Amino acid sequence: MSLPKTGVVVKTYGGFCYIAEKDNSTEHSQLIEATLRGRLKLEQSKLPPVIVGDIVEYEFIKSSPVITKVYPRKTKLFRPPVANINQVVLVAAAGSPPPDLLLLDKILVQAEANGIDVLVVINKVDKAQEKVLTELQEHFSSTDYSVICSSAIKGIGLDKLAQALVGRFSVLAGPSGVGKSSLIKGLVPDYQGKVQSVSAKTERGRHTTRHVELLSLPLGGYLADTPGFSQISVAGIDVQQLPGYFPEFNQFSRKCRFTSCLHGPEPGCKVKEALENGMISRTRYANYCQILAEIKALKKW
Ligand SMILES: Nc1nc2c(ncn2[C@@H]2O[C@H](COP(=O)(O)OP(=O)(O)O)[C@@H](O)[C@H]2O)c(=O)[nH]1
Ligand SMILES: [Mg+2]
Ligand SMILES: [Zn+2]
Repeated sequence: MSLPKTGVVVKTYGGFCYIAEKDNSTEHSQLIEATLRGRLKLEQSKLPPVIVGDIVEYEFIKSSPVITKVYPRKTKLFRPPVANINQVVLVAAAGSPPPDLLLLDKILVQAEANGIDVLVVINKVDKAQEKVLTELQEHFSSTDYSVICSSAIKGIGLDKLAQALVGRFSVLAGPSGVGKSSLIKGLVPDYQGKVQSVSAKTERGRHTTRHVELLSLPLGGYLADTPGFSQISVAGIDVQQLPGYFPEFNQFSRKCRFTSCLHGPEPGCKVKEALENGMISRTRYANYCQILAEIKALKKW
């Protein structure tokens, strides 16, 4: 037996876990193919004992790598299962498909509820429609979320995006057609090659598999190759918690007359005052009210 080493599980396949050595994300070619120590398989959980994103310890037992310990997961996404994601990159298009701001805010609520940081990317700026771009910029203007404008096709903003992913475990989220896959291709130089080699090996091809894989980024950090929050539901979100998932409300809601204020018809509401003073985006507030109503309706059932 040797001293245990630490690594990140970047994919699981056919009963094996593929581990990248921690802080050495550029050496993707040298993944360690490990099995699980039997005892780990018995632990009760909604998720498998080891999933992509897990930080693990492994040892060489009779010269074969075996995972002996899984570190507690800081975050968990379920569809697909991936651990320790700490940044959601929400992608919208500055033109087509037109943004569904309510859907975007639901994704952001999910991210906030899971304690995951948010970065906003407005893609397709090469084909921007002025009205759409302004709508998106205004929507996020009162938030603290960083916004990067990009074009996956023309390579605009990719350097900035790459910088924002350094040292993080990120996942892209957003509706179909906004350019998530194109952004991955722009960020991970050998992504296309990998797609092809995996397809050849497994015959079915990776796009038909439900596997998630963490891709190593050239500057360090990992990016999941499958969108996060592909199923958006606000079920399970607590009514009283919801305002906290709109972080820009916090500085005002602290001063509301009632501590339980939900920023609707209550008197002395500082969030609504801020809205009227243009300190909170109208579309953000409208979506907050809509999501609140949806959660309340769900609770009645
Ligand atoms: N003009 C333009 N088209 C883009 C850009 N990014 C992606 N596309 C196109 O938008 C379509 C959807 O892109 P894709 O990456 O598959 O989106 P996904 O569904 O979010 O993964 C494709 O036809 C892309 O070529 C961009 O920055 N500018
Ligand atoms: Mg895609
Ligand atoms: Zn209030």
